[in-house]
Amino acid sequence: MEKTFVAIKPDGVKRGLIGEIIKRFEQKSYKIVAMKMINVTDETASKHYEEHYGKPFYPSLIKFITSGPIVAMAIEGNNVIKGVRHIVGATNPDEGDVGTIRADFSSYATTNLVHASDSPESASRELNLYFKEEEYCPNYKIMSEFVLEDLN
Ligand code: FUP
Repeated sequence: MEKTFVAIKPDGVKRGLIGEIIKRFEQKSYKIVAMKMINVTDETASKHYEEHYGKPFYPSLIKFITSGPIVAMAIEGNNVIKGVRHIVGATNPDEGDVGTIRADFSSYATTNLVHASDSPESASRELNLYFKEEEYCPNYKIMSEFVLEDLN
């Protein structure tokens, strides 16, 4: 089953939106298989955002992601990488569809509440950056798995 890396950024934590954001992934029948609240170090931040190194917004991006705790998650599901990106919405909240997390709760491209991997390669790289193997808890079933089992 496909996995993706999702982080509720410091603005989401400080604004009390952790529950609201996680709810949207749970209601889509995705399964959270790892989760933790952490302070991102400068080292981790620079690895996470290495593709943006040198861009004008890079310094503020690093400052922002290290400005408070994030909630890091590994989320599993059918086509979850693409599906989560749909739920999260466009980088610039003003260009995203109403109903997406960023468009519904933010009006800035910098403080846009959530990070989600954009490809299988970045999902694998980001999951390895934030989680060790022993931090995963995949050994439980969510309701959609029982529903699918009834069809077999
Ligand atoms: P996304 O995949 O939607 O998170 O967007 P990007 O990987 O392109 O950008 C990562 C983060 O850089 C964004 F979430 C916010 C920040 N950013 C800016 O602050 N300004 C920009 O013009 C583009 C991105």
